[in-house]
Amino acid sequence: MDNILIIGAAGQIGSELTLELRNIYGHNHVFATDIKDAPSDVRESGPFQLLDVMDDKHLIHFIIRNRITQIYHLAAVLSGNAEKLPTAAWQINMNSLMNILEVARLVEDVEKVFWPSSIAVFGPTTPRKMAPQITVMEPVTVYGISKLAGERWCEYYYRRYGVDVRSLRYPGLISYKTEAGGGTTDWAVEIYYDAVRQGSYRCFLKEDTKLPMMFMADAIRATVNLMELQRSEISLHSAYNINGISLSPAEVAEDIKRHIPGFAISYYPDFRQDIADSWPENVDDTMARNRDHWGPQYSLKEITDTMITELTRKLA
Ligand code: AKB
Repeated sequence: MDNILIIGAAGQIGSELTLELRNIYGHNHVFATDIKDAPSDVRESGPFQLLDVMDDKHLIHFIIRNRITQIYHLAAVLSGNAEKLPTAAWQINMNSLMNILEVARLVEDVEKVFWPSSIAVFGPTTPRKMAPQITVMEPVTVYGISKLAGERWCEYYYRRYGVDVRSLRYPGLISYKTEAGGGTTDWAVEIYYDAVRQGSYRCFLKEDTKLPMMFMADAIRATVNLMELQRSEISLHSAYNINGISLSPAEVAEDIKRHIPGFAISYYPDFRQDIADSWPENVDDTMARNRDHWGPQYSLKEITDTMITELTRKLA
């Protein structure tokens, strides 16, 4: 019987992944944790506890006591916030991952680890279109540097100690349940919230800045699929590229007008423009597609329809 630990269960990915994993593995077998309170459905549909991944002693006790077999470590300081406090972000992102890798090495029950990487591992010298799986990687943000170093550590723990760690390079994720916090791709969530709340959005990127994006349901499916594969089916223990849909603020704004004809967008690029300009427009995810027939299901129209419908209900 699998027992799953989610670290960062109150976050944008964790709050949705926890519910999906509880449906698959049983509600009492998915232990949701965070350093802050989680949404009520996460707290009430199974075990939830405050847990700080930086506290390695508490972490290892929790994992042994609850006979944890799979860990999803989703906590991180995202790209925008990391630029404000680079050394603190580096320490949090790296030390938390090292704590998880060490626990997975030491505790025999732990069979698998999921840790998210990001398109932020790429930099301005990576091809901007269809960034290959293996390519030049010179990230210029502290978040990107921590993700690239993290990928290398994951592969190191696999090769050296046999730790079965799996990862995806997530693009920007669009979701209505929990707002994103501190990333460069946050505009693609904020735009829908502000469209529903006030009919207008002040965007922190230029109108034509295209970035890789994905609807949360697709990201959850990609993650669960990856974790359900046999160990022998995983050829990469750094992180797989996964591609969704490449979107600019102007394209999303235009699509929102199907629902809110008077929607107005204005552009005031800030420091996050430089981050966005260093990332690719889309990525080549042939390796992930060949591995488990991965493919995104949500088009821009379906994303917009779902976001507007769900947020209208939520914010009513
Ligand atoms: C961010 O914008 O920092 C994240 C990411 C692309 O990893 N959403």
